[in-house]
Amino acid sequence: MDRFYVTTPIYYVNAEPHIGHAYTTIVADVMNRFQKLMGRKTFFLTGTDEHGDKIVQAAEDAGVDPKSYADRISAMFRQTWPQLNVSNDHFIRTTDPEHMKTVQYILQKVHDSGDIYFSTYKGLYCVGCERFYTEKELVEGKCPDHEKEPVEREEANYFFRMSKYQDWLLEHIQSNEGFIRPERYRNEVLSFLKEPLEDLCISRPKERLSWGIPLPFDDRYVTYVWFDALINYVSAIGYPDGPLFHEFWPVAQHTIAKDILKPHGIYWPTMARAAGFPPFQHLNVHGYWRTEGGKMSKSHGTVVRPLDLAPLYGVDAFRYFLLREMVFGLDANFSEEALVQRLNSDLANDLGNLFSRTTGMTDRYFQGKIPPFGSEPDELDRSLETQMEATLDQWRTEMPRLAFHKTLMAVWECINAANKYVDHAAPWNLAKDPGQLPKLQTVLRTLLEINKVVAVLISPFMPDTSEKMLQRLGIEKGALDLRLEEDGKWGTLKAGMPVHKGEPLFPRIQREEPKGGKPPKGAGKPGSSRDAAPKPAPAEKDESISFDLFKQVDLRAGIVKQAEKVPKSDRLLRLIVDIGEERQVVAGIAQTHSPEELVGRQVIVVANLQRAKIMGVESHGMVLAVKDGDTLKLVTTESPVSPGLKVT
Ligand code: ME8
Repeated sequence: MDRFYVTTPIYYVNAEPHIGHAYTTIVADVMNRFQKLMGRKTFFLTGTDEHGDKIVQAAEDAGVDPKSYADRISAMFRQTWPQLNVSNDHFIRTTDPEHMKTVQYILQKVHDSGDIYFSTYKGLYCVGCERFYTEKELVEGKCPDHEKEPVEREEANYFFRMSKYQDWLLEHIQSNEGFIRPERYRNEVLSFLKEPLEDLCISRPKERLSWGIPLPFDDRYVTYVWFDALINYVSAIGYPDGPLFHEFWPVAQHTIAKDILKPHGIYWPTMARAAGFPPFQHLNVHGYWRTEGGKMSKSHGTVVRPLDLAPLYGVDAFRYFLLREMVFGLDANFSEEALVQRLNSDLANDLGNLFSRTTGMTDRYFQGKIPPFGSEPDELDRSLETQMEATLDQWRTEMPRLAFHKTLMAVWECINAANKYVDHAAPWNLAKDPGQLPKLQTVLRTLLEINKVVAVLISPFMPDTSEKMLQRLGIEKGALDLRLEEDGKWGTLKAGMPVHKGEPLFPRIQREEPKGGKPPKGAGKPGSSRDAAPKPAPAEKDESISFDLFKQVDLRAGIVKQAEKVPKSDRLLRLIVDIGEERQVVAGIAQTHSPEELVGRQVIVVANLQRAKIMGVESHGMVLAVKDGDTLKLVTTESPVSPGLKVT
């Protein structure tokens, strides 16, 4: 198939976007970007669900009318996605006139064919879920989702003859293996279908709820919110006659969490069948993000908001974390510590380090120009290429199967193999011997090639990082314009083209451990001077370092120009130090030194330390001190020297 259509749920406008919404939407974005990379024509839809009791209640609580309320929250969702680099083609609202027309068209069609009838129903109704429950479905007499007792309600309403399609649906699921996936959710729907399916109440009397789409055949009623919402997937692409509908509906994939499996796995395919069009191709169902206390909840203050985190840690790091941490289909726990740990280890240490070593050595040994393969690649050089090819194959097969974490693990195995290759090939030794120039060229070229392919493979997950890496390797292409066939090929970099070293891709994040030991709950509160995620040092017997390695540390004399406390920290000071240039450095010395006494002091600074953010404050360098019991004593010079002089 050369086309691909992916959707997210359309989110209720009764709550602000949180990490669960962000996950589904980023997953859909990753799928969309992957398919584009494979050369397919794609369409990606998201939007908001704006009718029904829930929205009326939320609007009432906010003291505004439902439309103004929906406008406000819908705009929040719409504005969130570009900030997370989500590349949706369309944003649908169920209050869009085109959508409302399509809902009425389908209702009329199904009514005309005899699959909608009028009847009285008496039952137990949960306002939160906006549906009737059977006694059997309740847990200790309460709605399992809202943990509230449903209210008894009797109503004359319209019903969709869903039961008529039970056998067809069963057969369809059984004969289409990936129709609902992963398998656990397919089995869950199959087990719903073991019981006789009831018809679905698809209307609400206007006297009780007027905020909805009027039934075209009885204006005393509005449409039940699920019958309205599910239709967005076809109304957005111009059902019944639009060219997009013909092009994309046969390849539609819906992405949802397990909470809305039943409407998508049962109501929606039977509705489509009754309206006379085939069901979607795949329903992709993922698990739930949980926070420390379990389910995310407003009242417990455990709602994690994506826009608190992404600007703090970087959009790409946030996207990477979500996709790497959750096994698609299973639940996962969210914690900021885990995010920082992934950022520091996988991104700063592994990927960031590989890229800066590669570009740094190209700069140093080849004046920043891509070298040719100077010598025939030997077994070690070729092993990287072979591993990369295997990873590419895995990537091609696992990505469409939603095994994002596995794919990322395979890419990281390549990154780690490349880092080991650097240590093994030791270019710094080759550089000492002019006779080894051809070999040095091959080693660097192999590394540059691997970085390029990695940049292409991570582009669906981390589009900004991918673009940045490629740009520094001389490839000027937006992430959405990359094509695997052209851009993912090994060996196609052009010798002689410039490579730019640039800043580290991912500055390490350091967090403050709050008093009492426990990390802060919720989002956006990074902490202390202590690194939250020290990577365990590899066990080494001989801990001595070479003189060459020591020489790589750029120690300079500096004079403190300004000093002030870092807000909300007992230990940290923000210093401006003159080391020949002005540097901002965060130092953990507030308990032993006041800001006033520091101004004018001579200090020694590690000048070439990677930039890091410490409690949200950028630090570029480190002030040296000696720990003497509980106090810290600053390292200084015997007598005053000019700032910027090197320590030798
Ligand atoms: O159900 N973990 O909207 P909704 C992971 N309007 N994903 C989560 C999550 C969590 N903790 N919480 C929410 C609706 N989600 C209907 C959908 S579609 C025709 C109508 C995500 O705002 C996940 O995608 O309650 C879930 O299915 C969706 O938000 C529910 O969003």
